[in-house]
Amino acid sequence: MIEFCGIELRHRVINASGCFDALAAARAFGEEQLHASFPFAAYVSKTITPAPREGNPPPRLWEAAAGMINSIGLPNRGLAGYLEHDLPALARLPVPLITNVMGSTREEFAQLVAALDGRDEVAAIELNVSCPNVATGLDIGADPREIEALLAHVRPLTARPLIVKLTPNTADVAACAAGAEAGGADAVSLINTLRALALAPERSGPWLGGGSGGLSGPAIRTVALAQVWRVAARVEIPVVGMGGVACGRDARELLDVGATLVAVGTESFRDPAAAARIERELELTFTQNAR
Ligand code: RRO
Repeated sequence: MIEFCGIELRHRVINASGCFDALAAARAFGEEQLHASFPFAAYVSKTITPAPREGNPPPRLWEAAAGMINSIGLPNRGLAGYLEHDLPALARLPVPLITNVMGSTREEFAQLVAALDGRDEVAAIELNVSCPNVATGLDIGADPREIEALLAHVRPLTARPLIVKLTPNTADVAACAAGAEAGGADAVSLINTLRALALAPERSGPWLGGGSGGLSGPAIRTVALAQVWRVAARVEIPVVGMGGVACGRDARELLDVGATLVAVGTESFRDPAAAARIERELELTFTQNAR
C-alpha cells in the first residue's frame, strides 16, 4: 500500500485528468469488467466547472510528432450535473476518487471546493489552475502569488486533500509549486500540457477550433521530468508526476526525480489498459534493481 495525503492506494499509478473516461469505459466494457481490471490506484475526474460547458468547436485534436495537441475546452455538465449524474457512478469505482475542478475566479474555485467538501465520495480535490483569472487577467497557474492567494482562499473550506495541478507554461514552475505549498496545498501534480499551435494544412490560421492547444505525449516527457525534478527539490509536499509516460521505465524516472505517484495520460487513449501494463513494468524495475 502507498500512502498519499492520508489516502491508501494500491500502487503508484493513477490517471491524468481528462485522459480516461471511466463512465464511457463502463458503457463500452461493462461496469463489472471495468471494475475487475481497473488499471489506476485512484481515479481523477475530468475537469468540472461551476456552469455546464459545451467545449470548443471542432477540430479538437491534432496529431503531432510523438504526441498530440488538444483544444477540448472543458466540456462538462457543470457542478450540479456532476454531483447529480457523474458522481454516483464514479463513486462506484473500486478506487478513491479525486475530483478535478477549475474556476476562473477565486470565488468560483471556492464554490466548487465547498460543494465537494460536502460529498464523502470525494477523497481529494485537484485544482486545475491552467486558466486565466477573469478578474485579474493573469493566468492563475503561471503566477506564484496568484496560486498562493487562491489556496489561502479555498483552504479553509475543506479538510480534504487539495492537489494543485500546475501548468508548465510559466517561467518558474518551482516557484508556483512553492506558492501552492505556502497557501496550504497538500500536494502538487504536474505537468499539464505545453501550449502549442498547429496550422491548418494549405490554409492560413490554426487547425484547432479553439486556436492554440496543449501538447501531450512522449514529446513532452523530458520536459515533465525536468519540471518534476525541480519542483520535488523545492517543496516538501508530495508530487504527482506526469507527462508522456508510456512504459514502466518512464514512470520509474519520474519517481527517481522525486514524484510520489505517477499519472498516465495520452498513452491511455492509444490503449485503455496501458496503465496496468505500465504499473506491472514499474514493479519490475523495483524487483530487478533489488537483485
Ligand atoms: O479541456 C481542455 O482542453 C484541457 C484542459 Br481543461 C487541461 O487542463 N489540459 C488540456 O490539455 N486540455
